Amino acid sequence: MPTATNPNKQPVIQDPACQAGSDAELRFQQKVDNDLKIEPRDWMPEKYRQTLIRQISQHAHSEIVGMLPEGNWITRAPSLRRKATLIAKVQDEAGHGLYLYSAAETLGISRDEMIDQLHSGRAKYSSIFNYPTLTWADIGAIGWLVDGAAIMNQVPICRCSYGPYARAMVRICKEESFHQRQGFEILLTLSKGTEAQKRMCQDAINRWWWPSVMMFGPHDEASPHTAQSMKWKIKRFSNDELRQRFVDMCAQQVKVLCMELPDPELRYNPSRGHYDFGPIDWQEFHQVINGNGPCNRERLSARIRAHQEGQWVREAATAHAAKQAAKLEKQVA
Ligand code: BYC
Repeated sequence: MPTATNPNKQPVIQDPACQAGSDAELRFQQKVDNDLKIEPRDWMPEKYRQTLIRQISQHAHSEIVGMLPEGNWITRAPSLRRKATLIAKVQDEAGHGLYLYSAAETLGISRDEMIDQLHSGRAKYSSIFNYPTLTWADIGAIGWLVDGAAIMNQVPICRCSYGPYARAMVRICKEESFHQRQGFEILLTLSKGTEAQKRMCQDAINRWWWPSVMMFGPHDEASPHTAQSMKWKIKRFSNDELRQRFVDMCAQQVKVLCMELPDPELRYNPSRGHYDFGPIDWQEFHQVINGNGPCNRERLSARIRAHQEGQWVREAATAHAAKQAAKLEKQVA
């Protein structure tokens, strides 16, 4: 039986006899339907494996690239408390990226391959991180809106059918929830400040609102992956369902800030039991995900530079690990 080898983790077993519609595929779907977890050594359809690699690696890249816009403000945070909190938050994002790369590795792809896909522009990362952070209030808006959208999208992934991804998401969601609160608290402080601080707060909300709404991805009818991913319980809710929940949540929370969401069409619709909202600029979304957003080039070149500058660390760690392994082997012999 051939194996898709993964240099860092256990082999992923793929049985060529198990074609679509086969007994194995029916058993696999039954397991998913019964809410049982699929684990790395279980048989899975090749497309399921590929879909997970695509989604988990894009998710990991988003966490790592997501460190850049906020990292930009660590040296300029307005107090020691804010600085320490922001450092901790950015460090959490690095940790999330690492859990997610590890989860993807269990599917038979190496971390080097994933990083190469990111650096060569073959893998996507979240559109949201291609916007600039212009003022301190942007750090609040990222926490409240971007982490808020992330939680809305990621809490259901804790129940994803693939065990390693679902388990990684449990801890990630706990940390994201702290991130959202720190963001909201930054905005709440600004919203009670001077007139200039209030203006800064509203301006950041204005600039981050629509990109956050876009984070959920294309409308359901334009989303090529949703139907299959929901059948496999990789996704538990569609892009539009999660987007609507996010709008409903923010439309209420913005009132506490005494600010406004920049959407003249936003209003509660009692017949739907939800907030209606205005049209999304899909042209902007596609520009950004195709590499032409305000900061795409800057983000990618910062990541590539960081990777190159870290080469000596990886070499030193590999040499150290080899030395330790040789030592251990000598002791055992
Ligand atoms: N940006 O059929 P669809 C975070 C792509 S981390 C870029 O709906 P799917 C945080 C999509 O990949 C935030 N691309 O796809 C971190 C697909 O392209 P390909 C990241 C997007 O996968 C640090 C195509 O459009 N969260 O929050 O069923 C600090 C068609 O879309 C986007 C995750 O990754 C986008 N916004 O659904 C703070 C969560 N939307 O691959 C915060 C896990 C869509 O065919 N991922 N595309 O070329 C998911 O839940 C799903 O992958 C998505 C998209 C809902 C994002």
